[in-house]
Amino acid sequence: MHISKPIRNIILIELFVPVLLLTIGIYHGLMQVIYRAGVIHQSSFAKLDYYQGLTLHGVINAIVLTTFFAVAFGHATIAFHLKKEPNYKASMLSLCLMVGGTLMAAWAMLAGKASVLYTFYAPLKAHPLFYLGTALLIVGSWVAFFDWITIYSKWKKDNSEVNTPLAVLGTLINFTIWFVCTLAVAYEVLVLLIPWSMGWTPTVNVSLTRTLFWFFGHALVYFWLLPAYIMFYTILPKLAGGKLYSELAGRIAFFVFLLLSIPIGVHHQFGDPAIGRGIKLTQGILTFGVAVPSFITAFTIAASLEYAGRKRGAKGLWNWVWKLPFFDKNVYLFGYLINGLILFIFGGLTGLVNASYSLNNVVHNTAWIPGHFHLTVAGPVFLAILGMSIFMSSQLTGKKIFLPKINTIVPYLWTVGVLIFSTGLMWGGLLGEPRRTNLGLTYLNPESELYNPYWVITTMLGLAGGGIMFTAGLLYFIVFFGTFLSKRTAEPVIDFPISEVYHTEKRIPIFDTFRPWLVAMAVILFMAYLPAIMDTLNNNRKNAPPYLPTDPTPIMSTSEKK
Ligand code: HAS
Repeated sequence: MHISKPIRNIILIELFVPVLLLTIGIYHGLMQVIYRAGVIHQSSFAKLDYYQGLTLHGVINAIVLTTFFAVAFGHATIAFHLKKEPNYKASMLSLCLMVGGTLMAAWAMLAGKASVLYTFYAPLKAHPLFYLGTALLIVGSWVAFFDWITIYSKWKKDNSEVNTPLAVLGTLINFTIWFVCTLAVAYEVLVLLIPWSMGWTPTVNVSLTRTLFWFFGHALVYFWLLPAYIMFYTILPKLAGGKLYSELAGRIAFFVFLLLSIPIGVHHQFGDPAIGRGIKLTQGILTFGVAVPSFITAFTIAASLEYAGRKRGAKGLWNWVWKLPFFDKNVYLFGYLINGLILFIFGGLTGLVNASYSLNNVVHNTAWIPGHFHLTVAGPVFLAILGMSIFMSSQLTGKKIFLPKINTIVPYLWTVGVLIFSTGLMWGGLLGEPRRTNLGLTYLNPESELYNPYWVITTMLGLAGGGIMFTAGLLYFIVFFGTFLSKRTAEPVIDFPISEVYHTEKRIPIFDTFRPWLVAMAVILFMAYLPAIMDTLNNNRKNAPPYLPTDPTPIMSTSEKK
């Protein structure tokens, strides 16, 4: 499909800007494993502090890249499937807000005024521009979403008896989850944190801010995941040479995500004393519920891949696996998506460990947790973003992939790196290795009396895996920027490979309408979060003044200093 130049440029900027920033994000990933393995025993390197680097790593990779990508992919998906381009003014406003917000937050982080990590937990205080920048990035993504709703409503009026294309349904559900969950973080930032960070309110309710953050924070992970799921359902079976086993399964999975992505954030706060046991149990059970759409996806996609393998001539029980086009450079996107799925098997299983209250007590705040989330966000999510960003930029610029063979091996190299890296982290976590800690200063410094030799092997595995991931990242940058800089050889278009369905399923209207699901979502949210919020208000013993990461005493106000 042809896309007009202005919209094409907006999408391309939305891919280019975050990938450029990703160079900083990936560099700080490498620095993390270097600090943690005790290769250096310093609190900073190249004038950037450990926590400053970790904040840049988390915010750029997990918030900026993913949000920009979701909007760029959403624009392309809506335009391609509904045959209607997004509105130029709305898309431009959305882009400007996102870029402006990102620049503000980037300034605050690079100036060392916002070393508060991507969760910006109070009572750590950041510069107000960090909070404002993050809020603008989010608002920018809302603007794009509101425009898609208008396009979709018009399309639906003319096509009331036709099922909404699965990719469009997934996009709209994803951004509905995003809109609802970001309301909480917008309140946290605008009403609680900015006034506190400006010194207008002296203290803040820490439990309340964390609860509002996690209302957003766990839904955030599904906002990262759903673009990848859209690719698994609508693109991957076609790339494999087969068909989608069940389209209805995809619809059911997306709607269950709509219901259960948000009301489970308390599973990040199992150790929070302000929140009662009853609500922890409820949200713990709902967390197991949110694994169901992923199990549905696992079986549906496995069946689709098996069909593809058999169509390619496979016989016997498992032979179909080897018939899949793993290293075919013409369908390089297959490699990115299948590796993501393989990593997600382990990411999902470790998530279920985290969700179990008693096991969570063992792994919470240990290196196990980054082990889990690199198998998810650095697995299916990141690989889908890498592969699709190359695919879309090559199509939208009309340029051939630069170094196609290298492009084909990037996801495999990345996957080997992540598997080694996460094994090191999770093994270390089980041995008590803490997360978010510069181990090289003490525990991995033989000069320190706190030196712990048990964590040498685990952090060395982390270093080896991290080094491989860094190399794969560099190769990706070469392919991505090389493609951008090469000569145009074709007309710019956007043409996603679209999977046919294996069998025509009866249209079930409830899986093609939003209203009843939105009502159910509101009821579940209300029941799951009202008691949690009440607990943080009733059990809060004392509000906290602001702190900086470098000082264990609170920041004093000017009057206190006098
Ligand atoms: Fe999680 C912590 C529980 C999924 C990301 N998670 C985190 C954090 C992040 C994160 C970033 O209950 C840390 C936050 C922080 O900084 O503190 N997580 C879960 C559960 C799931 C889950 C139950 N997480 C994700 C996804 C993420 C993500 C997805 C990012 C995208 N997580 C937790 C909990 C914590 C947590 C606790 C708090 C821990 C603590 O104490 O701090 C589930 O959604 C997982 C369900 C997934 C499955 C897997 C299905 C498998 C599939 C692959 C099939 C493969 C095929 C290939 C078909 C059941 C779909 C076949 C292969 C061939 C070759 C043919």
